[in-house]
Amino acid sequence: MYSIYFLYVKLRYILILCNSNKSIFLINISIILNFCYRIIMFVYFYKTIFTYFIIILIYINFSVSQDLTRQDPIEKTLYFKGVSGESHYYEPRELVFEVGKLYKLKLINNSDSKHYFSSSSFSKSIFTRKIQVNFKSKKLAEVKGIINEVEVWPNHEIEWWFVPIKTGRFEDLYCRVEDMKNGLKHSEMGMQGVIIIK
Ligand SMILES: [Cu+2]
Repeated sequence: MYSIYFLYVKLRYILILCNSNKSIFLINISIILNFCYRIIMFVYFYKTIFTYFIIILIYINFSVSQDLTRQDPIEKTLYFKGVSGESHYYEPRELVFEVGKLYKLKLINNSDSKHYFSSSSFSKSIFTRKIQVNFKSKKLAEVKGIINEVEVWPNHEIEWWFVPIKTGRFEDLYCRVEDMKNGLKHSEMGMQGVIIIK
């Protein structure tokens, strides 16, 4: 930038010295170029300032700690399904979560029996923000604190809001309830699952 401009100034100076007829024309061109140069340098200066300003903003943004429980929740749904005396199962049978993200896990019981969602290794690997109890799509209650397992009655649902804090593959998800007709545990009839935290 500088070199082009000074090259031109030099050239103009030589031409004026030579008393060329074109010198007046060149002086005008020179004024315009000078003006353009100043504008470019002005823009360049503020562009540099703006770039540093953005870098500082990014740095501040990353250095301020974030409350992980106040993110927008990622919604997942698990259904309790089955018929008494026949079968009981979770749908889906496998749940996958990622560390550090807030989840809203909806546990919906669409069967004729009450069911447990019980996994001690999973409950030790998360931070629970709350359990929210809903009735007819309306919020009924919030339960806060450490949660180990939950039980949901037929045709009802709850939401488990949590942030996974430890990775692992947990194969101890099961339901301990006994079947009303054959006396077997629901887990023995198929109500088992896997939870993966990446
Ligand atoms: Cu069950």
